[in-house]
Amino acid sequence: MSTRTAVITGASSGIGAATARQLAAAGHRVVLTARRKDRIEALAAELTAAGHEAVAHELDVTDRAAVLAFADRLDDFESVDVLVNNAGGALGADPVATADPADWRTMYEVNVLGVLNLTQALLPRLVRSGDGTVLIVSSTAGLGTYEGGGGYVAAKHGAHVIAETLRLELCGQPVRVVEIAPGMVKTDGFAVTRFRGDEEKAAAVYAGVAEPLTAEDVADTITWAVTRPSHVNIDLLVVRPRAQAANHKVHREG
Ligand code: 8X3
Repeated sequence: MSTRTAVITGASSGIGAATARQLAAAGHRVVLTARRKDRIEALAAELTAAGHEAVAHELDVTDRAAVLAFADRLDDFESVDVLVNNAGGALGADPVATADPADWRTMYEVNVLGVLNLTQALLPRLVRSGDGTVLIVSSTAGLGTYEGGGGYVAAKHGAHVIAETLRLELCGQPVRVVEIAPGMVKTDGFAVTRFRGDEEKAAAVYAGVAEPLTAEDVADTITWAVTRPSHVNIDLLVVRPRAQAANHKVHREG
């Protein structure tokens, strides 16, 4: 069997980088994309040195022209089999009454239109592979809301709707549509970005939580879903740490 190719967005850190490592270990050729070129190049070099096939392409998922040009370059490979739409993120935790519309627009751009851009650009190739997978890393914020979450929650609901709608529209075609919805995951970037570099506010998100999920935990569920037999479609997998029973119901010690 030929090597399956997996494209991963947001592969420079966190869940994306962990997914690249795990999919490579599971035998995929990995195509790493992110805005931070130096990071994905270093990761591609690390994976190549370990005997895997890995390449890096600098890409901003919100730049539609760049996404389409990137897709054309994938024709170098005999097939494109897996797309992991992981790039995304939150900006701010302001209530609806005072939130900045610019933050909402940015979050919609990356979490919804970024997924749309990559999915549209790669879909013909995923169908052609005869056994494609579109995976969307959404969030538990795509399934329920919480105070101060409005803009992010709205955007992640958009990502959830793409998964649900695309699965209906592709029924009968050889492409699975998988959604992984993580709850509290402690990564280097997510909370720091949300609070614009305020390390104290970012640390407070995880304060007293014994074991938030790690990027590796989520990458494990992604890799599991991708490596199920072709006829098995994991529609939606919600994964939270044991200490989090709902978005706003978190057990904190101390
Ligand atoms: C991250 C989960 O609870 O910060 O996607 O919205 S949450």
